[in-house]
Amino acid sequence: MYDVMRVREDFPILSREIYGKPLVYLDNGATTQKPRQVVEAIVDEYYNVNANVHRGVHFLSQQATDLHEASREVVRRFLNAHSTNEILFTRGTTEGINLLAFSFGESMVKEGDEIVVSAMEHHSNIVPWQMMCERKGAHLRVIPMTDSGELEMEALEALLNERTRIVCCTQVSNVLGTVNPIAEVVKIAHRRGIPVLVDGAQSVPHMKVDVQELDCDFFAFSGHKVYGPTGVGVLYGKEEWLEKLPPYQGGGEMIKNVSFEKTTYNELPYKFEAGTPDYVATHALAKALEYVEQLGMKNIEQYERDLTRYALERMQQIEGMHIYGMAKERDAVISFQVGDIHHLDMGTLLDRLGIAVRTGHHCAEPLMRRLGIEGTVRASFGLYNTKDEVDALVAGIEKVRRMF
Ligand code: 7TS
Repeated sequence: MYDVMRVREDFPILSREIYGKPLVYLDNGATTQKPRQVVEAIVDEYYNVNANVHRGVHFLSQQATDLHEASREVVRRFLNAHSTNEILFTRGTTEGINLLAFSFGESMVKEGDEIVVSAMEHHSNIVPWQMMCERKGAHLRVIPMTDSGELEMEALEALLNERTRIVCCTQVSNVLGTVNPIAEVVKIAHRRGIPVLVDGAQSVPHMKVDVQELDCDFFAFSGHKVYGPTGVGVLYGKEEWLEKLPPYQGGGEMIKNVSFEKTTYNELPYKFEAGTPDYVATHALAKALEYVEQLGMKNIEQYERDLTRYALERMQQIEGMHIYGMAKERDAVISFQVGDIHHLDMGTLLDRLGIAVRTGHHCAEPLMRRLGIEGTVRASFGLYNTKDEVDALVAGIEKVRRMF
């Protein structure tokens, strides 16, 4: 049903050789490769359509605007948002969270208030909140996790109080692969009237996300991690929240009328989209989302979970193997260390075999501290990886282990 070899044909880079070896690309958590459909959409728009959006009376500007706004509708459908007013184009997850931390912080947070994040957040979902806490005299509180890498839900209940303003949590950990029970986090927070931001950077590429079903208030993701272009992402926000919040950046697009005395702001979603958007990237992002939708998110999820299960089984048989994160619900990310081989040595030697993995703290230093380590090697899978590639990884790790 899911023909991975067919899928691979859409990704020209996968037939590259690295140091004379076939590329085994296992760094999908950092960024994914792009199918022809996405690259061709970029080339086609620059060659045939390019014009600035929302401001021209001329034909090309109209056409570019139509493509850009049709992309917003594709994203709305993809996330099952209620309205395109809830879909804000950003540069990526990081910018989406910074937008929210600023806008929400300015209008909703006072001295002594609390912001809740989890122990397994990427720096992008910690630092913007920390910066805002510093500005407002608020405090960061942390949901702890178990040794197997699962959120302690009772501790979350206990953390929330009348000073809590927002809960910010990743749906999938970029280090442990844990899939967090977001719908439950939302229920717990909503019972106390507290909104929830979900970091979807690592979930959107791997599973069907329905923001109405999750009932989250905000949801951020990056285009480049879901087979789309770099430099574009999305912040979803419930309309009732976005109506209340002030703009993040000022400039063109986000205004209704400007005078030196007073400026009035544009309606949603433009209130939050100052300046010329990357309208070529938004169009290409829509192509990427249509691409995965056409393969079927359920099929992708099933395929990747099987592949990850196979990889876990094989890797656990390697002598000295330690895998970080053994949550019951886990996704296509495997962080590991072998004996006392430094993660950087392992990564460098695997690279010489054509195998691309990530090493280090994965922008999650507080999580590394919680695990009592400095870093890991991380293999993260995408919809084009195969069992043969897992076998190559396992053989590579064995080879490196024997060298030490
Ligand atoms: N949140 C999570 C959970 C992430 O994994 C990442 C990127 C981000 C936010 C930031 O995304 P950006 O597109 O705005 O940069 N994670 C990784 C990674 O694991 N390796 O490289 C980037």
